[in-house]
Amino acid sequence: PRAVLLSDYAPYPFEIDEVRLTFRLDPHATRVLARIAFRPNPAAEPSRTMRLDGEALKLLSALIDGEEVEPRLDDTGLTVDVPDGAFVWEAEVEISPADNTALEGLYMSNGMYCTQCEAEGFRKITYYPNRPDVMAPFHVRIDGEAPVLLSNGNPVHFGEAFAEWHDPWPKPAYLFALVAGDLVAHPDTFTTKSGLPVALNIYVRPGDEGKADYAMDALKRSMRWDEETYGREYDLDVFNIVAVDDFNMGAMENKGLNIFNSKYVLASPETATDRDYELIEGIIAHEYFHNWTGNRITCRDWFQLCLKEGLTVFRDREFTGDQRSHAVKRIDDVVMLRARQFREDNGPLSHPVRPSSYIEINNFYTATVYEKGAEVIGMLKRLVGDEAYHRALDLYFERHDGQACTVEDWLAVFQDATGRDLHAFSHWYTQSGTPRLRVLEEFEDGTYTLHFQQETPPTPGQDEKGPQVLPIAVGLLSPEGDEIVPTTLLEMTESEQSFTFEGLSEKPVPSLLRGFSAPVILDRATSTEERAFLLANDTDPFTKWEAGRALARDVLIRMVTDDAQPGPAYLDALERVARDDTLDPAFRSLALALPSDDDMAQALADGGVTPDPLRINAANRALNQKIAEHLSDVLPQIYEAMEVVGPYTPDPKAAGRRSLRQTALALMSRTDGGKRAARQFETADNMTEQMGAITCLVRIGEGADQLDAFFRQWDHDRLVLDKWFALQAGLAKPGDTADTMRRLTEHPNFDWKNPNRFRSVIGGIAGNHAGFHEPSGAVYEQVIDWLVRLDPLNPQTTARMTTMFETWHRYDTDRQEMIRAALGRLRATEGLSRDTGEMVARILG
Ligand code: B3K
Ligand code: ZN
Repeated sequence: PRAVLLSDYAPYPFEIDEVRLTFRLDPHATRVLARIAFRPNPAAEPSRTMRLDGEALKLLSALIDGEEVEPRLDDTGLTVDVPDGAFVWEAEVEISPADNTALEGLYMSNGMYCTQCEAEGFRKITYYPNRPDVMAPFHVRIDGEAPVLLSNGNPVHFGEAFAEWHDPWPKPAYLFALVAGDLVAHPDTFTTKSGLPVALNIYVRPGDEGKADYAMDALKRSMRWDEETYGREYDLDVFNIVAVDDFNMGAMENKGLNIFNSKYVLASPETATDRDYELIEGIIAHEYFHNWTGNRITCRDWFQLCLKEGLTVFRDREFTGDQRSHAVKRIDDVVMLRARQFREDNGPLSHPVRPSSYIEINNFYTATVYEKGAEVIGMLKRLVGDEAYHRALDLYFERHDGQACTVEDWLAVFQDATGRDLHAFSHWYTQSGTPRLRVLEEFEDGTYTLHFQQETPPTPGQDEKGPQVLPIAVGLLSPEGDEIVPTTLLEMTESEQSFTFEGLSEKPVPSLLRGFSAPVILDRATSTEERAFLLANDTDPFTKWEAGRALARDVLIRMVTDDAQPGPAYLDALERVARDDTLDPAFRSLALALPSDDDMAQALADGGVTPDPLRINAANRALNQKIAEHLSDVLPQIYEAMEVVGPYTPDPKAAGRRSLRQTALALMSRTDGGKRAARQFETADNMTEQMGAITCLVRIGEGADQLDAFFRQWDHDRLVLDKWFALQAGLAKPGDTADTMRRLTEHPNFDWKNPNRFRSVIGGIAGNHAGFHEPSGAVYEQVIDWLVRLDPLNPQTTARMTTMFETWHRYDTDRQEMIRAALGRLRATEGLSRDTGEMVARILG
């Protein structure tokens, strides 16, 4: 397959005045009639032939200006001769939603029709210029028996077995959506700042009524927040959300008709955990915020994906911070960034925030585009300041509303609004890899100097790297623990640069990269005492947490490499945090958690040590055991004190208390044989505590009876059962992982065609570092068997799952060879999809 290049971009030769679509729904033979008014695009080379994208379509008729035409068909679309000037294209095609297992285009899930068109799914619905820079208003008629018939925009007419929708806002086809089925609405209303009423509906399957309250509440808070924070109002009479069980990702921001994986909509105290509630809130917000950053202003081409995704992730992070806690949100995000984006950037799949070439665009909805894309916006905001940031955003909306834009447009807005030259900053969009920032310090005659050195290692296709613009937020503390220099922003632009602070009476302790002000790996030799000091005294919650994390990492490294025992400095520092009632419980919970095994494998590899997954896992267990013993007095106190009395509510305060309580329970379970966890499992009246208890038990090798009971209690609930599968896959012991995986995948409820269920088991295994990498390689082989099986049905999910192998280069030669052989077998599979083919080729290098 041929790569698509950013440098090949050319505007489409035609513009569209209006699209009229009629759907005659039928599971196996849906008819789609399209009537599209084209006219020459004055900004493009004139053309007398027109190219339309189309895949797996049966063309029944094609007309131009009412006359039959004979387009030249091929595998990816058609070419047709067109008249001079404006013309009307009409086509009728037939498609089979019931046979669409790829879950892209129009497909069926549990008897209901739904669509997923981003990035290039619309070409499976009708022939069309399926690119984001072709925007048009859509008029849609749906003929079908289902009680609920939905599309984008405002409702126009409804009747017996039909509905008509009109979306006045010109949009690219990737934002098209249609839903038809037996659904129940959870209705509400919202009045915009300008006083316009909006009818809100969340559609769920019968039986799921009552599980949409929280999503609705999150939606209304998101709508208000975007008005208050960005001045952005909603722009249609209705806003609909639909929950779908079979979905390749989290959710989709289709104009006026967001479609969600039901996992990120449905919640009740009995079925959803605190974490689920938080994710629902964040994803509802994310998709809603796309209405302005993505829909009203969209991307010129798919290379610009970060323009909408990085910005929208940044906006949903701000929202969650405002609703909950900025400190906790930042720590959560950095943990995630390192686990996913740093991991990606350090391996064969590393690519810039704005890539310049792809084979299958669906493979580029990555942690780099999303999360690093959001980091880049965070740096920009820090560099220009809050006020200038909002001035630039106002200009962005004013200047580009209704357009399909590029990263250059985005940066130009900042340059024009702030007068700042952003040329050097723009390298964050084009240069891949995570910069390493080395720091040395010097103190002489009251002057304290920080010497920084930055370097970005080579990544695929990029051997030479230049320096990045790094906003480095720094504070200084006195040896007594007082803050003597509050947070100050240093702007590093060179490979090596020094910054001085004068007039200090003694050598300060630096608190570096506060708030994780730049997505870099900080490399600084420092003592255990200094880390413990920062954990105790730092005023910035991120660097305070980071000091504890670094301590834990150092201890674990020494345990793995030298069989060392954790020293009192670390354990005492941890005890101080555990006992500090002035700290937010959610923060204390984060500070008591250890880095994941995968983080440790990366940390060891960074230090030139080949990670041994079994040793890492053993060290993690041993350290948790030690912590549990050392904190044996305080843990029961925390467990009692953090009990939340009264009926369950998902609010952040209660969730924070439950989180700390769970951390205490998990540690105590290491020493009490699971006694308390078993008791909690019996009495829990909400999923957070039920799941928390059973997790503790399974982790210590107990919980067989509870797993059975849990299954019997929840065998009717798909989303809860996903948790049951994921838990066992994620916590299987290395020696049992292959058997556990076999048992789970042979289970009658392992519906492997459902992406959530597939991800629960196969993704659960991937998250079980020691189990996935168990020494025989049997788990690698089983995973590959499943990818070979899923690929012909669902290439997108298969391709995404291959990333579990992206770190193969870290491990010993035996494991490397086994992984390469397993991936080689996948690669050699006949008829392998373009999606998976591209991923495997990149991973193998
Ligand atoms: N924009 C969609 C992702 C589409 C993924 C296509 N493979 C969801 C989101 O980022 O909001
Ligand atoms: Zn998004």
